Amino acid sequence: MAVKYELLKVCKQTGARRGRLHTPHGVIETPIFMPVGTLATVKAMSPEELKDMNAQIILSNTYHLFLRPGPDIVLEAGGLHSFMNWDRPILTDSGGFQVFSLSNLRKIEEAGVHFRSHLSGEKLFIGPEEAMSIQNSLGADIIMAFDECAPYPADHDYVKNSLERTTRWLERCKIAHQRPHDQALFGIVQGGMYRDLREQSAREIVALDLPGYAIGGLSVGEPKEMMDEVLEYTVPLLPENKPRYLMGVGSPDSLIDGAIRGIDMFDCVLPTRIARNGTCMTSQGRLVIRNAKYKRDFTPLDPACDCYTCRNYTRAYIRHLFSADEIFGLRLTSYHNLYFLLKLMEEVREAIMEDRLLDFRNQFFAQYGLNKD
Ligand code: PRF
Ligand code: ZN
Repeated sequence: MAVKYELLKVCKQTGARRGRLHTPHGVIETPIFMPVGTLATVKAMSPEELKDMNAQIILSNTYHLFLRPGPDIVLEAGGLHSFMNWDRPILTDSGGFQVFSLSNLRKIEEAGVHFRSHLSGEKLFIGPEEAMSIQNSLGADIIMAFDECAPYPADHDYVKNSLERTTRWLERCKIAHQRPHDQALFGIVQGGMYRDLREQSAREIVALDLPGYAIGGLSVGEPKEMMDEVLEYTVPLLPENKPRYLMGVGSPDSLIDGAIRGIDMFDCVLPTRIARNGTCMTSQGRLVIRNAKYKRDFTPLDPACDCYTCRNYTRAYIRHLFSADEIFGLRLTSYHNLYFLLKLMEEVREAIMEDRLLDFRNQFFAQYGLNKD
């Protein structure tokens, strides 16, 4: 198998897992947050900067790289690692989510999804076989099954049909996958907000014996309490000796609460996306740098942060860069936000080792504010 999960410790206070995921491009300490590099670049960050902030693995997207530059070009470059000069682990999402959220005029059939490119309007098709073939060309360490993420809200009948098709698509993905020796295919549990459907999906997906499992279909607009509840009953249905990945979740409170429920991996565009419009995650909650009150504030974004940005630049300076539309501003906030989440996960891992993750959670929430991201 391409990846192997090693369980190191279970937190006595919460049940959170501290582990290690061994991949062809190195070891990942879990629980981990994965920065998103949709188009083979984590927006505004160089691979050197990502290493400097201790990013262990990044995520990229099949849908976007299929549209441009195309899998043939990435393959010709020697794969995604060499194309983008990133020699640490990479995970690619299958396109099964982006096709629904980005493309126009999509039509779902048993074969796959017909859609129009959100760039050119061109008619395209991705099914399980295409998603595998593209991801085999990209060459990430972890590749994702082609699934349907049901919208929220959706009725029981719709979600049931959708998850059953996702299982059939996974069976086809498994058959089409050409590189099981060096690319780990993760299955994705769907089932919306329905307990019986999550149970059915988990049972069907786990029966296919994959090297890892993701939970999809969350963070689609449901209240956070509902996501916590779905995780509460879904995570225990997954095998203990395989990694568990919660897709598309990246607010600090959800990372901590996900880890507490036994999640090992997370990804989200949130830190980089909000950074580019000047919103910073700090130990005291969100900070909007364009705010006039920072005009003469010569303190760091977060006085408790020891990142490159906070060690060297002030709120007043970064606010000035944003006001003047200087691109260095969004590089500084992007660096800080990613560092903030990576550091948070490091603290979560430490707290698990010392059986005090619940104490850490309460302390963090008291400062950051409840239900804020
Ligand atoms: N499926 C896939 N990618 C995803 C999701 C999913 O359900 C989510 C959930 N919101 C984020 N990214 N393939
Ligand atoms: Zn910082």
